Amino acid sequence: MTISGNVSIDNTERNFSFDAGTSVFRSNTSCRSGSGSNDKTVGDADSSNQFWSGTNGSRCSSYDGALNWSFASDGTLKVTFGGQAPPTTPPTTPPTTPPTTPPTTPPTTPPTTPPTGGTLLSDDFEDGNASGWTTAGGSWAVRSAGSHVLTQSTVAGTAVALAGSPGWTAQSVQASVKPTLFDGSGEYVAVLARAQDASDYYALVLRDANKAEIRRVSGGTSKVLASASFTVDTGTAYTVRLSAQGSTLTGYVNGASVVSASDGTFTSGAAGLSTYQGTADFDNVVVTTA
Ligand SMILES: [Ca+2]
Repeated sequence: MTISGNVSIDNTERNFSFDAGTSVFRSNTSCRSGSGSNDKTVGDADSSNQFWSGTNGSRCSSYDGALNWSFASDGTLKVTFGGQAPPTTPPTTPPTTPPTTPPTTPPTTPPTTPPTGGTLLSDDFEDGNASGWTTAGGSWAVRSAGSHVLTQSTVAGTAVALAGSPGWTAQSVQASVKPTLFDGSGEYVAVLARAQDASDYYALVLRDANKAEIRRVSGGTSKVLASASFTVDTGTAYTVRLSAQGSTLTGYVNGASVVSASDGTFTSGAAGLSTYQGTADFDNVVVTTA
């Protein structure tokens, strides 16, 4: 039998006396207002108990006045001393073992995919370099244009710059994008999400033809998933954001949602920037999980 969390006061006989068996005593308290017998225990009693042994323990000061009891509406027994409820929980049992020690090595954090929301990547290019970016096509360089920007300066063809991890799933890729020159046909500037490589990704493109489009590029072939009218001017910087959450793709320009689509082809991938038949300055790239 385990006897725990009890208070016994002025029992005619010993407050806690179980002379047979192998009882376990924990967090019990016995008090006496006068003299009496020592509280004899047989069994397993540790220092979590305070048994009267000629003097009262420190806890006995909590139990003062007439003893009374009643049943509460939920059937529990309500005991009061001098009209006051005793401490509702007995003093906690001192741990018999030391508190668990912290692990000697911190949990390893997956380096590429934070498990909770947060920033995956941030680059304002003020360090003057494009470390962390890999490019395909075009001519990419960091230059000073007021602040430092990542410039793509070759007009012809497709240019792609990628950064981040192929393991990023939920992601929102945002950049300041300033097209500086369009020349050709079908030209655009873009931010990319869930890029597998420089030929496979989702793109939010701002077209010289005054459209904002979400595209899926597979093997270098572009498919328009959604298109909306949007005025695009060279020399103007746009805050462009492509959010990929599950299969939902949403394109934002200057904070407003302008186009959305659903596609499940690419479930994870890196972030990117791109131009087609144009040049542009990119800055303030921020990739977050939401
Ligand atoms: Ca900058």
